[in-house]
Amino acid sequence: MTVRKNQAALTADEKRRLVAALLELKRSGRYDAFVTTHNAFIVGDTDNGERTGHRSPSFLPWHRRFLLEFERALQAVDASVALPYWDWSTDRTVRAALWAPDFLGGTGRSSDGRVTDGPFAAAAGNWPVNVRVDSRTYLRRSLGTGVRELPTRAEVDSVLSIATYDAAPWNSGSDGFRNHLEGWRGVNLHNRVHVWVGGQMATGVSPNDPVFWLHHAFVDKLWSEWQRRHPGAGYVPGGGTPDVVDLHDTMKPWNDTTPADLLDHTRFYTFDTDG
Ligand code: KOJ
Ligand code: ZN
Repeated sequence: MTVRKNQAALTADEKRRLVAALLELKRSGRYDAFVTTHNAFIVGDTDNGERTGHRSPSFLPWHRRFLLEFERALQAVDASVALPYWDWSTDRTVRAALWAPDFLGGTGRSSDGRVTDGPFAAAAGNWPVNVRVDSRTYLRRSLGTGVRELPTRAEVDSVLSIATYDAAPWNSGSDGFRNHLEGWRGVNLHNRVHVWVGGQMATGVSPNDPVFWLHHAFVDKLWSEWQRRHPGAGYVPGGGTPDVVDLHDTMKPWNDTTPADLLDHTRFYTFDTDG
């Protein structure tokens, strides 16, 4: 059974294995297919049209399935690997071990944002940015410059206290837990973290930065914490909503899974804090 751990608790060996599996997916071309999929949904998801990956209730189940697919790809390389999560409300500085050269590497240089240390630095030769929105083929970051502060635990708690999962008009203007977590309204959790990292993370090709997976693993964990705090609430809308994935609608691009199928993460993995 897959256990997703806090990245701060990983052993040196666990970090090495995760990095090695990431590099192997990249080498084989399977990694870039995930970047392409994510960007296609960012481009296609609109507030007044079809919306599946973002700006809609299915933001959370869509990313849960997306991460599951990615984790299974990693596990096909090394069965011992699981996606860790980055609790950015706790590990909130550029000095966090996450950004050390033995794991994800650090921020980019000031001239062009290029990441120059760690396994994903361009000079190491193993991480060409192939699926891109401009001509730059190197991983970029500008930690803490697009926005200065990561969300605090108090801000996380304020969003977890919202008792309604989502609400009409089921887009980036909605009130409710999903949209406050996604970040289009209120204190802005998820979107803010993308911007805090900067570089590719602030674009539709955000999965080019491996921290994407650790960020979304924590967003996914927050969904499970919200479910635990609000056992009487749940995924809405239940049905009959055009352009939006209802509870029992299948989700693109997989077309074989509904939000209802994904509500219970323990069917697939647990968190180190579950139980
Ligand atoms: C990039 C993304 C995303 C959100 C933001 C911030 O991929 O989902 O940037 O708005
Ligand atoms: Zn995201």
